[in-house]
Amino acid sequence: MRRHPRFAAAIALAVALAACGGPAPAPTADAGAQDTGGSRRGDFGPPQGEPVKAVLTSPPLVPPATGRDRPARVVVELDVVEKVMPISEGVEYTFWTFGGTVPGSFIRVRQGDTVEFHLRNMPDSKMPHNIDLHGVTGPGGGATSSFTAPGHETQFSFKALNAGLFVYHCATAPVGMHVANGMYGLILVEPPGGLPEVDREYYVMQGDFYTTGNYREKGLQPFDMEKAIEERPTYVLFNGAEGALTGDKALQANTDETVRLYVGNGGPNLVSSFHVIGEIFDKVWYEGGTRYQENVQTTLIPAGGAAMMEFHMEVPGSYVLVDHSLFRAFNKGALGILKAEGPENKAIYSGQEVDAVYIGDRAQPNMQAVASAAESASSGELTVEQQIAAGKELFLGTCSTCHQPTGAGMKGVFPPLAASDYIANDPASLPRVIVHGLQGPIKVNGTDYDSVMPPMAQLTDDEVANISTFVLNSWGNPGGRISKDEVARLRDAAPAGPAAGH
Ligand code: HEC
Ligand SMILES: [Cu+2]
Repeated sequence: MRRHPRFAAAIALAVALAACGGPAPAPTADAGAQDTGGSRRGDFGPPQGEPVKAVLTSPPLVPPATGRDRPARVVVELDVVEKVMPISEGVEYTFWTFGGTVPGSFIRVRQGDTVEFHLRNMPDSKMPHNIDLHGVTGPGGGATSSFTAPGHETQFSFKALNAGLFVYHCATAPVGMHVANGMYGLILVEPPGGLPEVDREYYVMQGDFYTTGNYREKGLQPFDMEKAIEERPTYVLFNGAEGALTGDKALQANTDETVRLYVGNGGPNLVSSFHVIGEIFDKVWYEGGTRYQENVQTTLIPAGGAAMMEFHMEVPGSYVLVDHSLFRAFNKGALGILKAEGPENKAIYSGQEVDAVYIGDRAQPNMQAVASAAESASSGELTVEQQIAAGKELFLGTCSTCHQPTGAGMKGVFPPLAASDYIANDPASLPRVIVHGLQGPIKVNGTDYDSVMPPMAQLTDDEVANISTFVLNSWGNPGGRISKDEVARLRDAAPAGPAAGH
């Protein structure tokens, strides 16, 4: 049945009047501080026109603006899919997802829309799931109405009363575990007038992950409940995988464009200090709300919260997205790249492209060689060539900052690895130095060094074996091969530094 438009307008007016029942907000000098009315003011008439099917996008993409100037009935169809996906090179994890991705599909509606939500749980799922959308007004945010067993579908509706950027997540017990497995995403409720137009919009969401194995330990890694309870994540990631936003998957923009990021934090535990190295946020809609702050360096995104940020790109190059709790960025994976292309602008920035200091081994398109080495290792067919290729990729991020990408070192500061007589005299010193570090006076190719190399404790045994094998077979070194088992034995043995003979 279609209502007479006049009649609909009368209802809308009545609703609006009822919503404005209280005293009018005091006018202020600052227009930005005016009361928008929260859930009590908006385009709250009945849905108009034919129902609209929501366009859902996978990260890092964002659906187009609704472009509507009236409320509609919007149909959202979201599938819950449990699937194994890579969480890092050569590391797999069983994710539980909304729409097959982590984070889940991005949903975009307009304030005043009536959202008809269909949640379908795939027949091959092992678990029941549901959804709690923070943009829903009503107990549980939809959770109890959407409890869905494997192979079933549920449906509920809500009116989007508050504009803003909201997290949604699964709320099936144990809730923390469902969220830790990747069950979260974002829903944008546009204000009635829409958001200002920008050149690029991207969808990024942070999450913390808990695996029984260590960081980058290869193979299929199960969820670790104990680590999760103790809030000791193995990985902290943007978009569900290490490398989801680096190399050939980096976000793209051109200079002279304005970029808007929709950034959520699924948690389940950590709060994010979100920062883009080399950029300043012109605007941040902090906490995903209505107002923006300007000229911000780092914005806090709570677990179960979100923020929108905008910046104009002036200088080409790589901009690094990080959680500025830095060990998460460099040792747990919370790192992404936004690549801006365009002409240099030396008046604004004279310097060079961001280098390995910030991007490390993530500067490469991907670490295919590391992944295939891991695969061969698990099937017992690892060749020297594979070890060298994998070691080369790892060397770039781990060793090259000091010893240089060419292995030449830096005179008087970092000894050379290229044609090193130190290595030639004792090839096993290589993995030993990596695992235990090295300090005190040494002589390499006739030059004295007396410095400190910290132990590279973050590397797994197979990573140490592959880097060592790469160095042994590069730059005029004697060749040979170091195995993972050798590294394991070295790790347990006491360090034998230059002081050992005293
Ligand atoms: C933070 C800087 C730094 C990093 C990163 C680093 N090293 Fe070193 N490395 C040094 C310093 C300094 C020394 C000399 C220590 C001394 O004087 O006792 C050294 C010494 C060595 C030596 C013995 C001397 C020689 O030149 O043959 C080897 C082998 C070596 N490093 C390998 C590596 C490998 C492989 C990696 C990556 C896994 C690595 N280093 C990462 C600083 C570093
Ligand atoms: Cu779930």
